[in-house]
Amino acid sequence: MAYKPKRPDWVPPSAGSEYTTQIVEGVEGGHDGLRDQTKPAARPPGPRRRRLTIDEYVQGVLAGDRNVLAQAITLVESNAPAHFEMAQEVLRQLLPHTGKSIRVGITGVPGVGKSTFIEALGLHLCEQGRRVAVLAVDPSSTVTRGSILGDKTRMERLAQDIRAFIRPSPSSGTLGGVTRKSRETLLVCEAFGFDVLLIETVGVGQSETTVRSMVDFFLLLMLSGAGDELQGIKKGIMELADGLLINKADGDNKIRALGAKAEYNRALHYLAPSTEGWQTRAYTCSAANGEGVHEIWQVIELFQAQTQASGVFEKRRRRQILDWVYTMVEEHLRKSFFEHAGVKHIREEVEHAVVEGHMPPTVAVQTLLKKYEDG
Ligand SMILES: Nc1nc2c(ncn2[C@@H]2O[C@H](COP(=O)(O)OP(=O)(O)OP(=O)(O)O)[C@@H](O)[C@H]2O)c(=O)[nH]1
Ligand SMILES: [Mg+2]
Repeated sequence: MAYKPKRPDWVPPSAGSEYTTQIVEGVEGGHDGLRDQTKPAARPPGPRRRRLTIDEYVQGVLAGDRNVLAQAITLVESNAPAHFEMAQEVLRQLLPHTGKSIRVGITGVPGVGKSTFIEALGLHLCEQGRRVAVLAVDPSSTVTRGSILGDKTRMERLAQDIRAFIRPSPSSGTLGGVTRKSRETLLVCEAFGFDVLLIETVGVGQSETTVRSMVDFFLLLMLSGAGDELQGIKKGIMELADGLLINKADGDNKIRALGAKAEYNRALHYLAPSTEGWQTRAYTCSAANGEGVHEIWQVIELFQAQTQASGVFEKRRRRQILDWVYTMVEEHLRKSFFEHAGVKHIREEVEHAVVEGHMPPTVAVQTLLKKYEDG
């Protein structure tokens, strides 16, 4: 009979091929000192790992137990309705212990050096005795599943540091789903006691806005001379940034990077600042050799000091939390509308009438909403 490999118990249910470990079949007769796999075990094999209770999750996270931290995040990321309720209660109890870290978002096009930079910055902060968590928001990984493994290997040194914690992006669902999970993971990490949260996202448009809405400082990594055709995209994203960091300013590229910095600084004068009272500027660094990494951290610290003194920091966090609430309300309403049986029933007919010009769009809206509201 062909042997079908089993997955170990600790692999999260939603995990994909990034978990390559599998339980393999034992050899006949058993290895030296091992049980004969062909005969039943004397005792049934150990139970699946027991689900923790709400209290165990909360106490474990607050006590700084990394295993519990990982399990709590798995709970938060779970799509099972039973886990959802439990996760919400865990979060409710952790909430009073959150909010004390600085949240930094990092974005940039693929290959700009985000992972290299995060590792360099993370190690620098760990050396200073800070505890750093790295999270990723990557809705595209639902399709590719690629970046997760790449990042784990790329941040090898940081991953080994006991003061650091790296969590790949939740890899299932829509951007909305990924966002909720990431925000909640962020809160769990804060309650655990990380001082700095670095949140990486790929530069693919929508996810930047999302990450901007959950961080205090938003850093855009760039390359010098990355082609004028990109300028259009950059402007919108540049307006979200609190700092522009031109990476790979090393070797032959250094002079060009300094030129680009001056050019961007001129351009930034004409853009609306992302944060009230803070002038976004361009800086250079080499994530590869570490030059400029300490300096950009000083910029972030200055930003924190200034915005906390002016009250802008707190104001933004309060607005972000309300935005989060209403984003979830909107998602809920949209879902409930499109899943409504009555709406589904008449939708095709209404759509047809509208596109054929028999029904004005406004009437279509009224018809659909009336159906929805009538229950
Ligand atoms: N010369 C030089 N190379 C760098 C620097 N930073 C990163 N690189 C290289 O650029 C390549 C891409 O770096 P990553 O850190 O993987 O870039 P990324 O932005 O995380 O890429 P994605 O995860 O694909 O979005 C790697 O080969 C790095 O070694 C730098 O400061 N200088
Ligand atoms: Mg990367």
